[in-house]
Amino acid sequence: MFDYQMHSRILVWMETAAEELRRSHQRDLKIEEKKNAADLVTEMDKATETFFVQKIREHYPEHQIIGEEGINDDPVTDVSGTVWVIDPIDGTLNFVKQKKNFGIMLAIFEDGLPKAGYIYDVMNHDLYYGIVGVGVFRNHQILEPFKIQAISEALIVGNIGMFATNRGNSLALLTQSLGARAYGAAALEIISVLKGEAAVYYSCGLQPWDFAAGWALCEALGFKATTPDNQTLNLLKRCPVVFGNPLVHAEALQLLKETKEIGEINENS
Ligand code: 2AM
Ligand code: CA
Ligand code: CA
Ligand code: CA
Repeated sequence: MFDYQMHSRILVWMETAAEELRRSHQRDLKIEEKKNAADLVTEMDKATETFFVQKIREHYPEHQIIGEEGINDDPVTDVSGTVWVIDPIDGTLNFVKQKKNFGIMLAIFEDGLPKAGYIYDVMNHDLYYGIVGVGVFRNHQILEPFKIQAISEALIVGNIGMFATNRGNSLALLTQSLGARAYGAAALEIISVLKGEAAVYYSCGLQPWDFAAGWALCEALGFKATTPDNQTLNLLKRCPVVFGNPLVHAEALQLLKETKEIGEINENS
């Protein structure tokens, strides 16, 4: 049975965190580089993750927590019991440069399997959540799965660098589709698949906090979320991921095995 008291708490925490992020645009923020100038972390990434970790510790001290900024100093080495996965700001570069197009992502897993996922499109005040066995909701309204029949009649989403360099054989997907869109935040790209605006989300390498909420939301909607070779995703490591309804997911997996030449790309892609 899903814990609805926990769900209600999460909704309140997500609203509080989102409001703090919106308010933070009014002041100058401390920004640091991680690996390079495009890989940033702000005081709000850390503050938001700290907020969630404190709340989880207070109410569920026995649960495990995986977070991008490593605020929880108790490393997770196995996925037994309840595991929370937090990406406090997905799309930090957008958060800094655009003050929009970023999300908060949170997911709950039980013994390695997804139970619930939350993605908050903060500046649009759009909260998506999915409870496995129940369904997916956008601002508390049920979201009906949109059945895209074929990649050839749809857009796909992923990141520009990946398509530009054909990483993960991504051109095979691009050439089959009507075109690709990239929003600079996995959160928003995953939402576009849930809403049926794009057929498939593909990334050839995502960290657990980038894919956990999307995996749970896909599961709750009856969509597939696997690696390109149809393996189950693993919360403890970086994985390539394909998200989509069962029909286009199967088509994507097949396409990703095929080789394409750059010349085959549609001009409007
Ligand atoms: P982030 O903002 O939480 O770090 C998938 O593309 C995800 O990778 C993005 O949602 C983003 O999550 C992260 N990302 C995007 N560009 C990046 C970069 N240049 N360096 C590191 N992470 C990046
Ligand atoms: Ca980051
Ligand atoms: Ca992220
Ligand atoms: Ca992040």
